[in-house]
Amino acid sequence: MPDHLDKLAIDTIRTLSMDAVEKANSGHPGTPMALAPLIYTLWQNHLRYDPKNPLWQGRDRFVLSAGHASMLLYSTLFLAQVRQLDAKGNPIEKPAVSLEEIERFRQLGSKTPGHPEYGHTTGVELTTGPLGQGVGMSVGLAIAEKWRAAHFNRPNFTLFDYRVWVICSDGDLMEGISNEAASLAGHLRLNNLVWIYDQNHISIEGSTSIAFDEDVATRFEGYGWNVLHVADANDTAAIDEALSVASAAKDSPTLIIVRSHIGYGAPNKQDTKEAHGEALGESEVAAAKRAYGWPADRTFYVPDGVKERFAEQIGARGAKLFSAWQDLVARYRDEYPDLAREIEHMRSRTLPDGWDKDIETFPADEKGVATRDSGGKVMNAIAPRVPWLIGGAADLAPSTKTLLKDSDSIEAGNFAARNMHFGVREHVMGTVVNGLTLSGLRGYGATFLIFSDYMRPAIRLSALMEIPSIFIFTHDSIGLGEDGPTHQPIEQLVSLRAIPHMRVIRPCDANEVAEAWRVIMGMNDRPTCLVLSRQKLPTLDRSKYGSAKGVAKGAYVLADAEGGKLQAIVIATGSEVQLALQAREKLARDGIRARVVSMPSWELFEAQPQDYRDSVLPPDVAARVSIEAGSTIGWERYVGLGGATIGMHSFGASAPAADVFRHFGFTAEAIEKAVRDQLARKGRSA
Ligand SMILES: Cc1ncc(C[n+]2csc(CCOP(=O)(O)OP(=O)(O)O)c2C)c(N)n1
Ligand SMILES: [Mg+2]
Repeated sequence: MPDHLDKLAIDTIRTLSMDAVEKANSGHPGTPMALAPLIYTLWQNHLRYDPKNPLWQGRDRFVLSAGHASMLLYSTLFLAQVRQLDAKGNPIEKPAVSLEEIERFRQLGSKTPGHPEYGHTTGVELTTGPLGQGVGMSVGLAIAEKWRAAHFNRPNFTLFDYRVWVICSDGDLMEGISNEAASLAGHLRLNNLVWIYDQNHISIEGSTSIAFDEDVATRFEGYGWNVLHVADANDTAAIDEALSVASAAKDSPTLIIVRSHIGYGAPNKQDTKEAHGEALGESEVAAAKRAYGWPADRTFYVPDGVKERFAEQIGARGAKLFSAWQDLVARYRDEYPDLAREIEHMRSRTLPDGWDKDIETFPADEKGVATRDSGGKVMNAIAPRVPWLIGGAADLAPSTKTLLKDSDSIEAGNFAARNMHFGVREHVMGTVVNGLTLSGLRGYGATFLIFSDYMRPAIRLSALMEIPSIFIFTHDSIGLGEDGPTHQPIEQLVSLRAIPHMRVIRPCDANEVAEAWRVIMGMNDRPTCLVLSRQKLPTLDRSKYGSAKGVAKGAYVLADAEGGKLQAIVIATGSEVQLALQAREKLARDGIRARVVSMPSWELFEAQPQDYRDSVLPPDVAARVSIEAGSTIGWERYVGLGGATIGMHSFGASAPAADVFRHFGFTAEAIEKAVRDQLARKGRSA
């Protein structure tokens, strides 16, 4: 039974949240006020979490999908005395969130930004704020647990047995992603996944009834979820009971629908949209405090005994669980050293020695191979040595070539497998890849480049979180041919390149694909979009041309000008590189000395020192042409304002690939002409 101290602790979460929003004069007080009893009961009685070791791998994951209610989490991290981690991930003698940081809510550089940010605040398991992303990623976290349990647990060694607890809001469940996520989670029978739905009937524009009146319980029952109800968010006993029932779920995920009152306790603002996203105002805060029996004149007040109450419960329970886990792992290390090494690799994001030994070097071949095909080969060469590389496609694996050949399909009851079938659900695929990646796996998801648009919010968050998610996008240009303009990406490359921290790599042949995978696997703080062709591309003769190792530097001299000073530079990516090489030869016959630069990745190139970049693109050579079968936006950066850019300025067309390419001007002749035009411009010839 909750006693006086429990009530004080709950009200401390409430009042800290209100005070922080009030001081910042910005933020979301209402939901923390309503859900304080819920988070308190969850953390104190159920969450398997050690505040002193916030990265303990066996911990339960807590996800605040309704990221706007961030103060709910910050107050709890503070009161539970979660410890700060250093840059290496080791806990130090400093709180993850101090009272001072709560007072600096939403201020520059504080540990308490507007929405929870992964990697910025210890204890924040993932970045949330865009509604739906948290529930989406939670499915990836839950799959990761299932995979780890299936892969690592042994008789008497239950290393992984954790749950994923999510708080989500009306907005989360209105977003389409929640349907994809719940459908997939139900299909996979993820009984380790619990979504707690804060049903307060209020969102920004007012009552949810203006836009949302479906029967959520029936909807989730339809997905195969277990649905529980808590009629009153202040009824901690009912919450406790529901959480216990959810913990015991055998073969389905659980949705707990909790009826709450936004802004609980505020006499004029409770149950109103005003309680959602603005400071309550001094007098309303004071009135709410009085309603809680709180000293109305005190701010950021933490009564004696509250932190101790957290230490007695989640603190003591977490410490015991963690230490038992440590003992178990120590014995596991003796019994199963190879598996223990894998766990350590996953934790530290390192790779086993020789992981890339089986990646072949592709022999020169005029006819060549589509980069999606070489991509599949390279992945399959890596997979046996990196068992934690897992993923799949959104119902396109036969086209994306991303199936791991010697592995089973991940299914309910078979998580010791590696091939995910996401179904036609690109958005949740993106979030699941992020959830897997956050759990130490190397997760990948594949579809056509055009459909990256359907998963863009997840792609963006992977970059914001600085995690090495792998997105594989095939059918990368109008070169996909007959499917036509609905399927032909135009603006996708530039839009992905516009995302900070993202690495976009578009290889030109099989050996660039192999090197791209070396780059991807070595990455531990950047996501990648690997962009591959549907059509065959010649495998270049590397005895004649620059080494594909240049991929790691983003751009490199593939074929240099011969017989004198360099006159012009042609920069190309992917399927257009072969055209650039043809143009160079033609120009050479007329004594024009052009260099071809293969530029599979802008971002990798930008990361190189200036002298390397100048060696590839010498500043004194102004005659420059870029060619890429996509939007030309951005290529001025490399060709200069007077340079020529060959690309797409419209949507594509449905026809065989060769015809489409010719029709839109992707030919060696077009490059040749552009180079000649460049040289004819005043002051451009060297
Ligand atoms: C994808 C996305 N769209 C819009 C928003 C802006 N937004 C923040 S909270 C919110 C809705 C608030 O209602 P609800 O989800 O019920 O949260 P509550 O106010 O009840 O806590 C919206 C539209 C967002 N954060 N993410
Ligand atoms: Mg709501």
